[in-house]
Amino acid sequence: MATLPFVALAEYRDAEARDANDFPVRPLPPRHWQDDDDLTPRGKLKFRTVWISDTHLGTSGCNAELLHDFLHSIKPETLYLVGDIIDGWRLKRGWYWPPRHNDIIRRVLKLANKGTRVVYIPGNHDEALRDYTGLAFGGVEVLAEAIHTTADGRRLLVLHGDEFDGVVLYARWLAFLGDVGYSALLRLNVHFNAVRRRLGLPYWSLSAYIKHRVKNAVSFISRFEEVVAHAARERGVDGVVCGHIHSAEIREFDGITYMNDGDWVESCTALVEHADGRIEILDWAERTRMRRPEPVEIPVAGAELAPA
Ligand SMILES: [Mn+2]
Repeated sequence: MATLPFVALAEYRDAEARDANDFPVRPLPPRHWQDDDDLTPRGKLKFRTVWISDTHLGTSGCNAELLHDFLHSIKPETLYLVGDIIDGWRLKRGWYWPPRHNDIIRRVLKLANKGTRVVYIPGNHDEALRDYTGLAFGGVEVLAEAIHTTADGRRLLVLHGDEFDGVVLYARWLAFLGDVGYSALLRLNVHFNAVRRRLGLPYWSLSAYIKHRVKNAVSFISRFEEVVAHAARERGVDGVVCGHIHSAEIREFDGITYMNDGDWVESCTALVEHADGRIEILDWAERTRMRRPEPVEIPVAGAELAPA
């Protein structure tokens, strides 16, 4: 097998380091940066706003390493945690809390401490926090929903989105309901699960139910997006940012911008707003794959290293 000598040597040294701990292999410094990135003096990605949701901390599904790396790489003016951040329903069934999940909480609190406005909008998996809306913990504001104004003056409704599960389920009834009934239906699912919680019943996921009943999950997602955009129009805003369905998206529906920040269970995505108000999906998993490694110097006895 023909192998480049440098590669062979690196592999040899890696193996050696794994065997004996006297030659630690340090991980390569993260290099996610692209040419058009706006960086702080300390090399963090500068954003006006960052939205993340559905991290599901407290479950093994959470991509804690990527999330931790992401939170260490950004410096947002405002950070919205758009629900399902801590999975309280899962934690009730059995404690799962590795140290990395603590690091993530600590990182968020540190951002809040260093001047980032952190807003926590509870979702259905952390809805116990909905009892604390209007309060602040460690510099983190808890709100049921928020109105965010972008740098270019657009008003965006920010909410988790589980309240729309019921509407998607009963979509066929919509034609027969007036706007009053429609709005009531939006709140029904929230109250439904709040009552279940008070009765000590576990969260019953309408969303999972729908995904089982509706063979084509894609049609569920597009219906959800449409319903959320419709609700945003009723509220008189220019757009909406939500999470919940674990599907990052930026789409226009008749002049309303529907945006979903995705999740950190599968896709590892965030929504970011730049200084000029431009909003885009940041795919951290993809960014990590695109990492440009630092050049590694391998000293070779009796050989000159080629100039870089
Ligand atoms: Mn959710």
